[in-house]
Order: sequence, then C-alpha cells, then structure tokens
Amino acid sequence: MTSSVPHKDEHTYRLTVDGLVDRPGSYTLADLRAMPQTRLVRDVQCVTGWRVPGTPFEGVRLSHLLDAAGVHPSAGAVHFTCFDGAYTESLTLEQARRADVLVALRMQDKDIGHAHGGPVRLYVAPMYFYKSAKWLSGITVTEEVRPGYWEKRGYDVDAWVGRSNGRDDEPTA
Ligand SMILES: Nc1nc2c(c(=O)[nH]1)N[C@H]1C(S)=C(S)[C@@H](COP(=O)(O)O)O[C@H]1N2
Ligand SMILES: [Mo]
Repeated sequence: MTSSVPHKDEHTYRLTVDGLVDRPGSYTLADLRAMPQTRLVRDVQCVTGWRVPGTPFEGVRLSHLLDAAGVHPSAGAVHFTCFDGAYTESLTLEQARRADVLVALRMQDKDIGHAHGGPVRLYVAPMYFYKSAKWLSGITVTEEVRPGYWEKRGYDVDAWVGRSNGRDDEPTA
C-alpha cells in the first residue's frame, strides 16, 4: 500500500485547513516549520498489541493551526484526510485542541520518511496509533465526528490508550 502513495516534498506538499473556519488556509512545509514546534516523547501503541517505548515526535500543535483558522462556534469535530487518497480520521474538537496532539514533521529526531507518513502526519499521543494519520493533507472542521477508516471497520472512535478497544490484554505476537 505504501508503494502506491505519491511522494511529496518541499515543492509539492500542501496542508489545507478548511470547513467551519473564518480563515481557510493552505500551508507548505516551510510554513509549518516556521511555526512554534513542540517535542513529545511517549510510547507508541496500536490495538494489535505492539508498543514502541519512548518515541520522540515533533511538530506544530494542531490547536495552533485551529486558532490560526478561527474555528466557528458551531464546530464540534475535526476530520483528517490523507494524500494516499484512502485513509481518514476524526477527533472531537476538544480532543483536537489537546496540547499532546501534533501535526508532526519529525519522528525519532529525523524528518518523517515516506514509509512513516512523511513529510507530515498527525500524531495523537494519548490514543492508539491508528489515530495518527500518515501522509496528512487535509484538516476539515466539521459539526460532528465522522468515523475514520478503521472505525468504519470496527475500531472505537474514542481511541484512548488503555480505555478502549479491549485489546490491551492480547498477547504480543
Ligand atoms: N494514511 C494512513 N495513516 C495511517 C495508517 C494507514 O494505513 N494509512 N495506518 C494507521 C495505523 S493502524 C498505524 S498502527 C500507524 C502505523 O504507523 P507507522 O507506519 O509509522 O508505524 O499509522 C496509522 N496511520
Ligand atoms: Mo495499527
């Protein structure tokens, strides 16, 4: 699947912010790099039982981009789209405004490579890793949560690590 995803670089990458906002925007990699950067070091975990301890991620707080766009009072959620043309995710607006939710440019102290969703992926630190959409290309502010790719296939929309999916007890492969 990764092999069919187009490569995006300084010249071709754009992140759009639209929906229920006063100021829709389109950002280049240089635009994103010029914004305040936040670095977080957390364990990464997905529902299938694997866990990678202490993984640094760095990027722009999603709340920063939402504030820049001016979210309408009627908004309740944020929907994410990806330039693989298939994957989608969502968060409630409250979740999206958390300080540990990033539009990430770096992982393990390197620019994020193509296989891991580079040049830009979402990083939702307190949730299972399926929330962290790779190859992020669009942020749309909506009224209500729209279930994402895996969630239409049975995963919990509220993906807090340790509090959902009931899969933490599964033996690690
Ligand atoms: N666009 C996109 N994002 C995605 C996925 C995907 O298939 N496509 N898989 C999700 C899942 S289930 C996991 S566990 C992580 C895997 O990220 P990694 O390849 O960097 O380990 O990406 C998440 N984000
Ligand atoms: Mo996953």
